[in-house]
Amino acid sequence: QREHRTEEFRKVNVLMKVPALKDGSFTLAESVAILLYLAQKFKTPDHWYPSDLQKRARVDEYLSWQHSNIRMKGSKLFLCKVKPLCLTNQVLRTFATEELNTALKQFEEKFLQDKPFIAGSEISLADLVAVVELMQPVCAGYDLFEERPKLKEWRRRVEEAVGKQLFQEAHEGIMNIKSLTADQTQPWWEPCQVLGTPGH
Ligand SMILES: N[C@@H](CCC(=O)N[C@@H](CS)C(=O)NCC(=O)O)C(=O)O
Repeated sequence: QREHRTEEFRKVNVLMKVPALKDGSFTLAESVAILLYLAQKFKTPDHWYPSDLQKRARVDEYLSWQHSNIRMKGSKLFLCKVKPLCLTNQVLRTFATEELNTALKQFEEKFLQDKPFIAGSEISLADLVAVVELMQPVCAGYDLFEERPKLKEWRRRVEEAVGKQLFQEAHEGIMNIKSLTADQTQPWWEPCQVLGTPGH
């Protein structure tokens, strides 16, 4: 489990974070950079990272925004739900939920609007990055799709586009998070590493 903290892994990613990519002698860190590299290297169907300037800009826009919004707030709440240290702290949990709700509102209003997918009528890398982040709090017990019909429909479309089985497989690990003991979750996460004080 702690493979990412070994000297061997450090040769691939000196930041010692997952994911990391090694392609021959070329190494790359950062999930978004890795996705863009793979899409371009394997010339995936155009809709994943559209060649159309403005559609691509929509994907880039979401990928740039998500780091400090959906990604940060989603993992904050996720950790709040699974870290024993934070489980007892109702204030932290409420604050983290409110922060995520604000980001979700912005996601719906600014990025999804009334389109089937973030870049328009077809699924792109932006939807993939969004859905995996939103599944984190869901798997930790906050079903954020329940009271958000627009988001729920979008998730259904993403699942269909990806394939239900693949979607399921991709989330298997995280779906079991609640059944892992504190001992098993501990090595993965430094104590409340993303839990800053309110406002940070
Ligand atoms: N910005 C990086 C974040 C990488 C990151 O924080 N990875 C986490 C898992 S999602 C990790 O490796 N945590 C283990 C650790 O810090 O020891 C990315 O998008 O790839």
